[in-house]
Amino acid sequence: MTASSTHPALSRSGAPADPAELRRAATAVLLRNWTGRSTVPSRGLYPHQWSWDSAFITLGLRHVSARRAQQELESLLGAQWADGRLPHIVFDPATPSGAYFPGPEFWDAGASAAGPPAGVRTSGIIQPPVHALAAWETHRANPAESARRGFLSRVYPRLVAWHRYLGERRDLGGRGLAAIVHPWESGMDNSPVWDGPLDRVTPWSPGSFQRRDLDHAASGDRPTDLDYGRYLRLAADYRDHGYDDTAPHTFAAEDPALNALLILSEHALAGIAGALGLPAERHETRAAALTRALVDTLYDPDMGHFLARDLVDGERIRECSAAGLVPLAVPRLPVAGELLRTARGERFRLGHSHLVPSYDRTGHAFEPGRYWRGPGWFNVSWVIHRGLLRQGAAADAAALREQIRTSAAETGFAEYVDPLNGAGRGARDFSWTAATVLDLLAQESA
Ligand code: 2M8
Repeated sequence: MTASSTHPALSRSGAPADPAELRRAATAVLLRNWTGRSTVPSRGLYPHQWSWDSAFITLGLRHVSARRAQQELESLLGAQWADGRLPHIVFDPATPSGAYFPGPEFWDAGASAAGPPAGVRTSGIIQPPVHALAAWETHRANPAESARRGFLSRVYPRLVAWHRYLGERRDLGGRGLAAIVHPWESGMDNSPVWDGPLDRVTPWSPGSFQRRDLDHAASGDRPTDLDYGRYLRLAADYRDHGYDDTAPHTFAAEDPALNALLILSEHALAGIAGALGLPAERHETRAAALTRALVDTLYDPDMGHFLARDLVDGERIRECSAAGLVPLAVPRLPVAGELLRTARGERFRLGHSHLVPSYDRTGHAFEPGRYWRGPGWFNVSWVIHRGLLRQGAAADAAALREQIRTSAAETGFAEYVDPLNGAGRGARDFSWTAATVLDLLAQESA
């Protein structure tokens, strides 16, 4: 599908859109997906609020309306559980519960002792912690509006509680890193990285549940029924243990992207604390400790890449995905040079792929159109763009920025793109696609 079929104003010939037109079209996507309290990732496929989507959306929304960006983040933080976790979905009460599966009845979060505030319906798992970074950048975009609304002083305690949950309850591997207990928690749901660990999970039978995602997206772009059967088994087991992190886990892993984003957010907490006149050193100390643990535990010198670690057998999973490039954005990363070489090498072909492929182009499980098994994603490419700038790779960053803009314009803000030919896949008018484009346009004009 090209931009001309969905956004006539954008690009008639497939050429990159004019920045002002692109900004208008991206803003229109975010306005259409706004529900009054927050922004849905996509009107059809994902009609509720998602955790890391909201953080990326905030990063774009701050250039449209500082006030709305603050609201976006605060509505998510308002669903924080008593134990500090931020749930991966906050269900919109105005949306019929059958519109998305698994819905609030499946998760039954209110039954957990650790659960959400009364009257708020959520899932029970988490997603990567981009929120403190989003809060800090939102403040920096308009410090006067932030101060007027007391934004930082309201969000800081909640963000600290969120990071405490990750540091204390989720250190399942005992090395200081946060673990995930479900592939959905990585945000990169069906990445081939999780295939091995998922083999141990007995799937629910396909006849025992009804998927809603296939009403809105092509089945070749989505996870399989077998994947879904396993996702549901894991989620139901966690739910049936009251979302207790000390209960036994069939699936548990340390993911490099989640932990790298936690480090970025911990640095952001230091910035927030400083702006509030509070001690910031503890956040810097924690960020430094997390960086050491990330490198010592997940960096594989032979592959020149960060790998996930399976906590069931204690071994690193020898599959290269874009998650392993996200640490490029971490300050003072000792292995940045090697990691940059991997990004430019055959596996990811930075500059010669459309966006950053989510999985190794030379890998045995590479599928250029299927969700997190190969396609390029805008949010991950946005973080890697930030990493390239941090590592002084300005030309690579400029090329990626141009690709992000062009791909968004030509696909009508697709959810993800085929990294080989740039064809749009999944949903259109996708919120974090629009948001990351808005942020990059703002960076350019600054
Ligand atoms: C996708 O995940 C959801 C489950 O959380 C789904 O497939 O239904 C992923 O791409 C995830 O990273 C994203 O946050 C979510 C909403 O955009 O969709």
